[in-house]
Amino acid sequence: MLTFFELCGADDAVRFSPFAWRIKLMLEHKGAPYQSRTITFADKSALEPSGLSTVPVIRDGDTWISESQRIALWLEERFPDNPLFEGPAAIAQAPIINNWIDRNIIAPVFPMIVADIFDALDDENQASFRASREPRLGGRKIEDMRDGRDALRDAYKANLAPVEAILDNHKFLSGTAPAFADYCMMGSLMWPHIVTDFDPVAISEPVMAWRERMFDLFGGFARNAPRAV
Ligand SMILES: N[C@@H](CCC(=O)N[C@@H](CS)C(=O)NCC(=O)O)C(=O)O
Repeated sequence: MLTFFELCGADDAVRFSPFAWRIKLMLEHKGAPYQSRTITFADKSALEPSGLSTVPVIRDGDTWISESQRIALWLEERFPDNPLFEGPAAIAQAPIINNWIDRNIIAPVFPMIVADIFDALDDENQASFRASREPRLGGRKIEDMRDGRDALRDAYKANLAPVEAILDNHKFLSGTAPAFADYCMMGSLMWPHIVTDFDPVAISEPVMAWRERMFDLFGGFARNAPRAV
């Protein structure tokens, strides 16, 4: 059985990494058997034999695989049934989708929810998170980042426009059924969903409707995930 490593908060059941969520949904899509193990920002001892320091990570026997995009391609080879990609062209396009979502969907949400991620951590991890993340906030304190986030969300609507355009005439980003692009996007939305009631995509009806369809998959797997709020 595969071992899947992801981040947790003060409560071990609260698993909020957007990149890990991408892979967790792909594992469900594949029906691949796996057990989950957690690390925290301050304690990555479970990953020690590999020398890796970010999740998601998958261990398959003696093989360790990191980086969500690389894991997705590895899963496709390891479990060819229930494809995530429709052929070699779709595989070749994976980095475009991955990078676009990282930059345009994930990155702008960080300042909107950083204070909520912080609140989901215990004292030791709050210290570690502050040390690594506050330098990215242009001199602001994590606790102050909730101020002004409504305006950030309004501006974020422009980032969602390309996704909305696809959803205009498709049920899923990948067409009639979910595949790689849907899980990349949904993993990114699970990050805020798990840690906060502030919803960065509340400004987009089509994205919210698509998210409901994604929540319905695998017996409500994502919808039923424990949240910090
Ligand atoms: N490009 C990587 C990003 C992975 C990543 O940044 N993971 C974060 C969690 S969302 C992490 O493990 N951070 C550990 C840390 O900051 O110490 C991927 O796609 O897997």
